[in-house]
Amino acid sequence: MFESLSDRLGAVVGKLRNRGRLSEADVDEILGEIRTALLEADVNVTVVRNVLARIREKAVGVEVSKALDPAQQVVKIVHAELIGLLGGEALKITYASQPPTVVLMAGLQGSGKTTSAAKLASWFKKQGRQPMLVGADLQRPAAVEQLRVLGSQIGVPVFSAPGDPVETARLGLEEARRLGRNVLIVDTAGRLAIDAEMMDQVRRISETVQPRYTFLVVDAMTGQDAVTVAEAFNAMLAIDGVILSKLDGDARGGAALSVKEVIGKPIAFAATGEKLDAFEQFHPDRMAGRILGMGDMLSLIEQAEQVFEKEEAEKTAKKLVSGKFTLDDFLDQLQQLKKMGPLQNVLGMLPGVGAQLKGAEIGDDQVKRTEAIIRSMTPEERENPSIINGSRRTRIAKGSGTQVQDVNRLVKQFGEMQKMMKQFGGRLPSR
Ligand SMILES: Nc1nc2c(ncn2[C@@H]2O[C@H](COP(=O)(O)OP(=O)(O)OP(=O)(O)O)[C@@H](O)[C@H]2O)c(=O)[nH]1
Ligand SMILES: [Mg+2]
Repeated sequence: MFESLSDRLGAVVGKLRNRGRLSEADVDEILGEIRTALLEADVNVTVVRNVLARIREKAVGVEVSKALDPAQQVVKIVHAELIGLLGGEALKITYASQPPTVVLMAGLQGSGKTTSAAKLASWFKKQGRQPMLVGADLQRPAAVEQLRVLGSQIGVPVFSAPGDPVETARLGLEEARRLGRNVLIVDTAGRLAIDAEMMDQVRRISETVQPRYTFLVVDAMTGQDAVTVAEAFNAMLAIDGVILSKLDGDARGGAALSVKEVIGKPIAFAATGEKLDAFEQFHPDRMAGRILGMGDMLSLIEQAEQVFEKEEAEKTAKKLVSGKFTLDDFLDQLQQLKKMGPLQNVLGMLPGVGAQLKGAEIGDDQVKRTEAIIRSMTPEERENPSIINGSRRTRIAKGSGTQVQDVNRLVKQFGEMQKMMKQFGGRLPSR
């Protein structure tokens, strides 16, 4: 996600890292590069201008600091600006004192409303709520059925009634009250911003169900239109936040990022795949860090925690940090990692790993090979890989149906990983 932006800004930051004093010409050059990076990522022109003006203003006024050299200060300013561009603080979801807390989904045709509605329901479920979905898209014949299928996959009830969408939404609200469901997510028909009748329909649904949150689903692949669309919806509906969908695509994504600056509403959630668990709350600070290539240990730990038992996570973290992490633990982690989603996503969050991963495919095959190699080792070897000499390597390779080079590579990579994990040790947040 945001690959081109990440690549380019990462390069700018990378250059700065090894520099001491910055001349005015240096600052100009850096700003020029940031400008190119933002424009190439399809960030709205006005937004780019505003962002650069703010960076320049702060960069010129930079005070001599003992802690940071000028280059580091510029990185810090750019980081802060990027967080601002992404919305500042993460949107904190609160609940209505009179349940259900109603959430209305709006957005263009095919933007990902229905999928996101289900993902959001699943997210609320993980927060310990009892969500219900309402299919108020009676426009497209298969829309309600699509929602029902998704609902059954996540174990969330789906309500719908034929006839009028506004009436369906009203009945859905009644049903949620009757069943004691405390979150109600209303999926609506896809519409074009220019379609006055459809826009009026979603407005009437909104008046009827009085949502606590109205989320505009924006497809990250939409180009500059995203901004115009967001303005039109916001004028009609008073949007509370944006759900950015399809961030897994290779789109530049910058237009979607501009939405926050233009309508002043935060990005609340990000969807990163068709699967129902490819959905997370949007944390501007973490995303900014990721884009700049600073890595994101926090997101990684949070995701890990959802999968691991918390104690397991703590135990693993301790082992990782103390260097007592063995190949057996590694094997366990591989299994857990598989549950966390594509390895690339997970590893990309580690500082410095994102860039190295470019081009390096980490597929299921490689995971399987790694598992086979570890399983062919004796317990002593797993505990203490340094005893794996030449003849042991040959035996392990034979046992796992791999080449000696594969075994060598794994042992070497594991050693490097141990080293890296020890370095992270000091940075793991304590809880
Ligand atoms: N890759 C990817 N695909 C997504 C994501 N979210 C939705 N999709 C896909 O995009 C397509 C449209 O998604 P829907 O959720 O049906 O979109 P919608 O806004 O409800 O569409 P309408 O109801 O027709 O307006 C589907 O094929 C989804 O599987 C995402 O985050 N990543
Ligand atoms: Mg839909």
